[in-house]
Amino acid sequence: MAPNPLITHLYTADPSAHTFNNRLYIYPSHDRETDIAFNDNGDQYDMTDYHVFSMDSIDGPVTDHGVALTAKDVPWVSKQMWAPDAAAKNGKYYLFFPARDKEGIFRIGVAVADTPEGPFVPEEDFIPGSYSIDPASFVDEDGQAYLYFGGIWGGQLQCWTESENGLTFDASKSGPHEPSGEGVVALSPRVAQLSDDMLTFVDPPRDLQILAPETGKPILADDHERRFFEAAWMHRYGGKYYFSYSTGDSHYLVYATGDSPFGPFTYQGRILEPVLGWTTHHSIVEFREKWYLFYHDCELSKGVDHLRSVKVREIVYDEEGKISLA
Ligand code: FUB
Repeated sequence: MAPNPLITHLYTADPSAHTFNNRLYIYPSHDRETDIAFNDNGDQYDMTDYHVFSMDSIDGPVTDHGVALTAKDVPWVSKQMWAPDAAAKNGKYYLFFPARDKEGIFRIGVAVADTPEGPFVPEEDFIPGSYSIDPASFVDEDGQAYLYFGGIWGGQLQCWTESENGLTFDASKSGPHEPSGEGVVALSPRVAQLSDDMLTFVDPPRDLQILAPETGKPILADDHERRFFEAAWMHRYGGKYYFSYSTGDSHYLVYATGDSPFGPFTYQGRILEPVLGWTTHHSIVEFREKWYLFYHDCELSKGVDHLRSVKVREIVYDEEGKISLA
């Protein structure tokens, strides 16, 4: 049976799901109507706040806890509150979110709450050294937390270059640009270790390598069916680290596995085929001993790309740890 949208009174996208206190919480983007025309820079994704949702059972009702954070309460934000994620640590809850700063550059902010549903109180400024979009937090079994992030084209990852002068931003590379050419390696998502208070990076973000299984070498830039585009997610299963992501213009959700939260990761395959709508984005969560894929599509809005709705499917792992839809 085709899954139904979980939330129908609002448009919601980019669902980051977590089990906190034996309840399932969803931290999605809150899509809204806009008259901004579709373009490859993603200007039509013009969101201004976040709601938090929760469920007591996977097929039960979804509670909307209301506005958890709004752009006008975040001093550094100008617009476009894109895909968020949340983490629990030290008895507190942290909402990580990307948005454009006052110069139009995507940065990543953090806001703190005492309960999973918020409201979240934002830090005055974005996380120092953060850039691009789609933060995904991961707290490992030893309590160490990491932030995975990055997105090309509208997500601006390709605008950043590391040189001996540090990290520089080139606005002329904004929009649908990325490396290309024979033997050219794809851009990597980034990972940074989070400080114990979850508010800063311990070290500068580093590249997360995704290797092609047939060569043992990084996936190439022109391999659009497998290269990283956006929508990073990290989870752990059976002692392995699973890094999953969207391939963007080829519209797949795919995954790679590794032995360390820093990688390298080896590409394994697809989790979800293209859905209705340009974007695809997800999270993977264990809830009451079953595993679920949260994702979005544009069925409810009848195909309007920037008006998406969250859905859920159960997933299973075979003996080798390969993922498939249940
Ligand atoms: O929701 C805005 C952007 O669309 C997200 O940041 C991307 O992952 C894509 O889903």
